[in-house]
Amino acid sequence: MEKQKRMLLIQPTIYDNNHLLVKKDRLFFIGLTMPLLAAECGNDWEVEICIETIEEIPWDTDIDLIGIGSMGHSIIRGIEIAKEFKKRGKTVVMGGYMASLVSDEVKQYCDCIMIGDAEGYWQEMLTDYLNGTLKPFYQKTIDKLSTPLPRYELVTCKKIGDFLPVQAGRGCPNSCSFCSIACLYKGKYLRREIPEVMRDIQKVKELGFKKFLLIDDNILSDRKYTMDLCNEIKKLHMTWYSQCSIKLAEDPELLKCVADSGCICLSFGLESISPGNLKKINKSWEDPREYGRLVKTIIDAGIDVATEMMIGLEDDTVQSIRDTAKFVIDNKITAPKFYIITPVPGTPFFDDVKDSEELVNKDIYTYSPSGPAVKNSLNLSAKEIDEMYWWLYNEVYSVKNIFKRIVFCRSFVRHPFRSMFNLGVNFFYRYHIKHNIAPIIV
Ligand code: B12
Ligand code: SF4
Repeated sequence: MEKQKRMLLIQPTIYDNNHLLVKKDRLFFIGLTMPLLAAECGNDWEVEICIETIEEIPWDTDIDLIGIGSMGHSIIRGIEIAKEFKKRGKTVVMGGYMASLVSDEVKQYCDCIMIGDAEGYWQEMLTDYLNGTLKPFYQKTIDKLSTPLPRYELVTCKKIGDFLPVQAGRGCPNSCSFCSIACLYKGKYLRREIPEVMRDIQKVKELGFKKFLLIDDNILSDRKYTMDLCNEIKKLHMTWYSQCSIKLAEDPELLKCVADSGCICLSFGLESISPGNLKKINKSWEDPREYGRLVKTIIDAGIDVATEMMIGLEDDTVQSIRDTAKFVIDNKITAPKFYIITPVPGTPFFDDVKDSEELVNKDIYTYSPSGPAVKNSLNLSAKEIDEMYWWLYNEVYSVKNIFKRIVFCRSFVRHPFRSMFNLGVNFFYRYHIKHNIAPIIV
């Protein structure tokens, strides 16, 4: 029988700390993966997307080809979904970061894995599927990145936030030992031509969205490119969010260019306030003693600061975690997020610790960056790390400290509407924390 040109793409959700599937009424941060893969299929394919966090899986679908993504520990759910669809006689393809990093393991549960970027072999995979000659693995290294216009209309009909994702580049020139990006891209940074990126942003605007999220991992990877891109973005009079190294604050010209183009919030992977910790994770090119000054420079430029920090690193102590809370509160960080350091298979950090006695849980399928901690550090047991993780979240998101960070500061006077919105976001996060759910899916 001739195969249909139809595909169902599923972005699985994750399990929370109570071992319940995370389900939400709305997913504010929507990824680009599925709308882009849908576009890569070409016009003659009919594609459906299911974002499990906000939708039910259509188990009785008559579509035969099922594509499943794997973002971090959503791989656990991804495998469950793959097993169910295999039982129903479907063809299951998996891809994404986690399936790429542990491809041999994951292959047991599906027909085929795409390792790394899908561009360059996606069409080959579809043709093989139609011919009944699907290969177990597809992997091709790409040196240039060019992508079609994402099929945004497949997600704008869902319950999402008021912004859409756009991607200018993939990868990062740095090589932090815990990082999945470094592991897959190995210091490479692939950027798309600026007119192609602007085509996508223009489309976002045409669809009625005034904001976009530049999902790049480090927009500071290529200074000239970022300057040129921001100069183009400025012409559209939109606002945008992204993430990069805090070193942006040391480049006043670039910082002004980023702020003038409409960037209103940046997320910085600060990781730790301890220089010793940063050295051990191969991130000593950042100096935490400068963090306070750099954060202030960014805020003064009119950009809100979100941060990502890890606890359970080797030098951490109860006191250093208390100091982390103080750092975040004193520096008026708008949206601080914390993760427990978790060895992701495939990373140098995982290789270093996988045989160590300090790794108290070796079942990689249970790993989650919001705990339970899987490794003792030099000064803290895994149990103490868990306790301090929740202490930290509760402290930073106490009502008093939310007000200290968001209301009793200069930003509130300069941007009252934005600050009111940030206040709402903080109480939304606080609600999750009170239910033992780290605010990592929003
Ligand atoms: C937007 C985003 C989110 C959003 C949206 C999630 C959603 N459900 O839609 C939010 C904020 C909610 C989120 C949450 C989480 N995220 Co997230 N997220 C991202 C981010 C910034 C962009 C994703 C994206 O759109 N990429 C653009 C697309 C085009 O790239 P891509 O996903 O790599 O896809 C390409 C290939 O990988 C491949 N591919 C991907 N999926 C599939 C599937 C199939 C079938 C095939 C064939 C191919 C394929 O084809 C694509 C084109 O080449 C990435 C960082 C990044 N650089 O990707 C992190 C990232 C993917 N997230 C990550 C993680 C860990 C999570 C969380 C587990 C929590 C956390 N932050 O720790 C949760 C789990 C979410 C869930 N599944 O429910 C990690 C994954 C690491 C890993 N080892 O897997 C990343 C890489 C961040 C990081 N630096 O560590 N995330
Ligand atoms: S700077 Fe960020 S994205 Fe780049 S390797 Fe380090 S953690 Fe990964």
